[in-house]
Amino acid sequence: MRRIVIVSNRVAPVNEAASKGATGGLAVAILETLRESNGLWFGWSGNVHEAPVDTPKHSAPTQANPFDTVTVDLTPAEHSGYYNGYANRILWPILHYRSDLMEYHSEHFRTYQRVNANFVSQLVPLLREDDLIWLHDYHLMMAPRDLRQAGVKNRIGFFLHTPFPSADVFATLPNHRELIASLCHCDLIGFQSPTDLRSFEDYITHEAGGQVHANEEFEAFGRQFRAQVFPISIDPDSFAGAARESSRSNIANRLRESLDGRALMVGVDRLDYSKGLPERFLSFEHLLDRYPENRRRVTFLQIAPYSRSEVPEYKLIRSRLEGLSGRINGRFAEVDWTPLRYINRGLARKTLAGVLRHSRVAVVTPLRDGMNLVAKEYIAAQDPEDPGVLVLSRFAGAAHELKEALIVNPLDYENTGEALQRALSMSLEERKERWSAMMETIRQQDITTWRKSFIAALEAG
Ligand code: ADQ
Repeated sequence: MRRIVIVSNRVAPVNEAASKGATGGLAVAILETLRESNGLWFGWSGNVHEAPVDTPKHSAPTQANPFDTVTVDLTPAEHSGYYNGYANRILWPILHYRSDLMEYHSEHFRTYQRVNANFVSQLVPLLREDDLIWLHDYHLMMAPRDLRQAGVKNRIGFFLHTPFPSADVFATLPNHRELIASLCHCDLIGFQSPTDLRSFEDYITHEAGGQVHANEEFEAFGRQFRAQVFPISIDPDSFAGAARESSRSNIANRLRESLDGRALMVGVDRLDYSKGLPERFLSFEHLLDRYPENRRRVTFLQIAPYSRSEVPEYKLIRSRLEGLSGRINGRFAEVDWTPLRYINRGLARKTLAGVLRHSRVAVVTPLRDGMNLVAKEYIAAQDPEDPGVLVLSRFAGAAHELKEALIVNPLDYENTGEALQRALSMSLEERKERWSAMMETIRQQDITTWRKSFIAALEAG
């Protein structure tokens, strides 16, 4: 097998990332790919230093992890311009259709280019002739061009974890052409869903003046390449195992006792404006308003750890959610019932699996999401004899696969509230039918299929 070189913004500490069950599907997929190919993982260490050491830090292979990791540090200026500035305040909102939230400064783009170029110049001396290079996500969109300019002839693949927005939205980004022209230096570009691929095709045809041929072959900016859909997934059987074990744990018992027989509805997200949390709270309020029989009978648990706290838009969404949760609880709570439990801490994976198993309804209603792995984790965690119901946004990549969920438009919070009511009153027979179909889908397209099919397509050329 050829060596696979994975390049991502962040290289997770291998010891933390290495234990299966303790980590998310993506980290496991990356580690498995690296182990199988005695690979190399390159990216940012997570450290920020005023004067970063020039030479990257190398961790040698071990028996348990027979691959190399090489990390670089960022200066405070790079961290602020490349990571917080261009990646998180410009690309992230645009990729999630939120041009209104973009804070554009050309200086951030220059820093982004410089950091991509630094990554590449540190990586190139480590490359071997027949390595396959797999770049991950929107932090590294200029890297393909830099690699080619440095004379790298290897096959290069790029996978975008976020959505790719409609061509018109993407064109609101001042540097859109440079980014896509760079991506076209890849041999393979992977997207999460058919919607993303369609938007990209539209961009190539109408903005870039390129051509889309049969077999997902593309021609643009003087380059030929392929672009395909590779929906990311999870390891359903290992997640189901964790959920079964965790449902007997102390925390699960405490949760059960605290609910006192009430049905649990759950939401689990990083605190991000793309996840549709205010709209979700409003839909819960609608449920209690319109269907008062649910008062005292249902508890909504929203777990939303803070992310990207330095970015102003994230501070705003935090205070909005604090206001809304206070209002809903103030309006409906009773001495012995708090309708909405809003928690800003992450849970250990196993605990999370147990919480999902115990939830009658999962509310996964992002305004936009590349995939949304929580939707798949919820399905995997269910008890086959008494499965819960998934309420899923049509704008999550997962909606293309999990068609038996109750599909909603999260902006229509009243309609989502109606779907919550339908979920709470669904018969066991219907729940089982919907769940089995979705579980089958996840088993067929799991995380191993995802990584292997991407590598096979990259290698095939
Ligand atoms: P994220 O936006 O982080 O990822 P998502 O796919 O839902 O979104 O979550 C990633 C992982 O984090 C999941 O395994 C989930 O269990 C875990 N997680 C989320 N909230 C948690 C919490 N409160 N406590 C514990 N664990 C939590 C980006 C894209 C997505 C895409 C993924 C993978 O935005 O669209 O699905 O990458 O490609």
